[in-house]
Amino acid sequence: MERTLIILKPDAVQRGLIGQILIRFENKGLQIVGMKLMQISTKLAETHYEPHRGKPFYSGLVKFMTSSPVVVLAIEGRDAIAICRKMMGATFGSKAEPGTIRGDFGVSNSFNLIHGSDSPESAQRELGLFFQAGELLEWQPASRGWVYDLSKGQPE
Ligand code: D4T
Repeated sequence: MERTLIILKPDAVQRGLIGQILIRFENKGLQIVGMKLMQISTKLAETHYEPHRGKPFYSGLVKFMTSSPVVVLAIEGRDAIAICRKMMGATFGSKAEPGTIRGDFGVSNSFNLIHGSDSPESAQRELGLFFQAGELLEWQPASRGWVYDLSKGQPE
């Protein structure tokens, strides 16, 4: 099982899309193990987007991410990182395929609604930035045995 950090960005929250985006992850069978509405500080946004420091869009990105509340989620599932990235779609709303979150809900390239960790290393780093240990829960969804084939002991 993998965990990934998802952020519903300020544009998603301001546009009232929290529920419509969340339902896609729930419908897919992914499990929410952490969730909160928060205002990101400049320091946290700068640390989170450290890999992009120096790029032309970096300061605008930090400003955008701190402009209004976001919803941060820790999502768990088999291959959760890749599955969430696929569900999000291409980075730019103008390019994202229909059927993806960015493809269905946005047209902007910088206001692109959602962030998802892009590797296990990023997921571990980013989950640590946004959640305290006690805020991530271990719990058994009642549906687990129907979302996954557990007959071999591992979720398949
Ligand atoms: P995030 O990191 O927000 O999940 O997006 P992606 O993984 O899909 O894309 P990214 O890291 O390359 O870009 C981070 C963030 O910066 C904005 N951006 C990006 C932008 O405003 N202009 C640009 O040219 C690029 C490349 C959008 C997403």
